[in-house]
Amino acid sequence: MKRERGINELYSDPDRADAHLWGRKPDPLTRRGFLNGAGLTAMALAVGAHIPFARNMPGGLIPAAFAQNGSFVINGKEDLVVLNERPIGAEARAHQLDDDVTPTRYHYVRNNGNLGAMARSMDSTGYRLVVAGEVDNPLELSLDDLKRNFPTHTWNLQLECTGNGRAGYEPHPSGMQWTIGAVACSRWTGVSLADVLKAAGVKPSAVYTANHSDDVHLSGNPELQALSRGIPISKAMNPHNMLAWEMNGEPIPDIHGFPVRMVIPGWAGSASAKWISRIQIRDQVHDGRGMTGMSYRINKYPVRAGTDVAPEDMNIVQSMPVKSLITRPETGVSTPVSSALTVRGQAWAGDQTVRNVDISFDFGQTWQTTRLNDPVNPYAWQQWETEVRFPIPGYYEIWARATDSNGRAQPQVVPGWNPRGYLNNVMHRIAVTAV
Ligand SMILES: Nc1nc2c(c(=O)[nH]1)N[C@H]1C(S)=C(S)[C@@H](COP(=O)(O)O)O[C@H]1N2
Ligand SMILES: [Mo]
Repeated sequence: MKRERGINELYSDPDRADAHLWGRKPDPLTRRGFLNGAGLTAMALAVGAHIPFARNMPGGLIPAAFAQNGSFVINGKEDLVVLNERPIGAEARAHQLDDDVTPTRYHYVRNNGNLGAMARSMDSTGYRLVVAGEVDNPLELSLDDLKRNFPTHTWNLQLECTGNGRAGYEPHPSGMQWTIGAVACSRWTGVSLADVLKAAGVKPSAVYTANHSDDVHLSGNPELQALSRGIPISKAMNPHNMLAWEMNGEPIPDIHGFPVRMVIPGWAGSASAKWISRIQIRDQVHDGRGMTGMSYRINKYPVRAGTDVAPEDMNIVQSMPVKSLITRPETGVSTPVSSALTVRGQAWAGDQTVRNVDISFDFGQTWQTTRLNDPVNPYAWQQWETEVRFPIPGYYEIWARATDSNGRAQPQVVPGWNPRGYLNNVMHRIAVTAV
């Protein structure tokens, strides 16, 4: 199984971290945990100065200087937690997701490859979106064609990575070790995907979209795609999917899919193709990169943690499950005993809506209902809020549990283990001390 290596992971293995970052070969004899020679020179160059006490530096230490000068920071995403640099994976902390509309700087990033030429240049001249395959009327649309020929909408749409919460599974499935922050609800401007498909005249033989994008496989091999997923035609015809060119009132940033991306809200994030260049309508389930094998699939039946599952016993993930976040207060705060503490957050439920959100601060014995907003438009996440008063000083946990319109609620413990660690919608909890 392919395993992505992030800086957090390197950090826990000092020898490998130093070898990877500074080219240090661990000394098999001494196993000394400090840098010398070429590795030290590389680090001094990177921090911009000689390091007088280098001999005291623990092995695998990532210099704090990088927290300021940006070496392990993504431009415009300075406050996100970087899980992986190549390809980029970065997630938000719960309190950064407190807004109705997630500010772009707090919107998580998940790239499978590297940026293509148009995103690197941020110049959309010559952009074309091709719609072909099982259609009566193949289309080739410029950005202006998209803007002029179809009604424009602006909608708040929630997007969540299928692997959000993966770090909670034991044993750890391979892939980015997301905790809670690979979810966001930005305000997208664009056209309805269904309007474009209707203009192309989808034939009765149509089964699935095949999304082709302009990003580059990590190997640089132009024959390989970084990701090429698709959705069933029935979902593609849902009027709330977008071909978007603006995110939060600005052209979509390079890493989020400039100049045009799909937003398929409520479904596995990987369906929302960034840098979309071609929508091929197919008469079978698409088999591009990310559609086959174990990718974005979950076992049909519960299995014991760590079990190998045969590909034919796996289903493609479609709608994401009901979930919620506590965005206020931040975990770890202290609050005066018996005065009202505002607790609030977001909740979302894939293709469903959220019916109610309840919270508990006695480890799930009693629950209190919160005030829950309706979504501002279909597929927007829903804000909830309430007040709590702690009876006596001490350590409390606040747990939040959302229930969807079908009556399905979030589980109190991590749900069924699956080989790639998808769909972890365990309740979010925070720690609060009453003083
Ligand atoms: N072309 C392309 N589209 C893509 C990806 C990608 O790597 N390449 N990543 C997908 C995944 S796995 C997710 S979760 C979302 C992330 O979108 P964001 O980075 O804008 O948050 O984009 C999806 N679209
Ligand atoms: Mo994802």
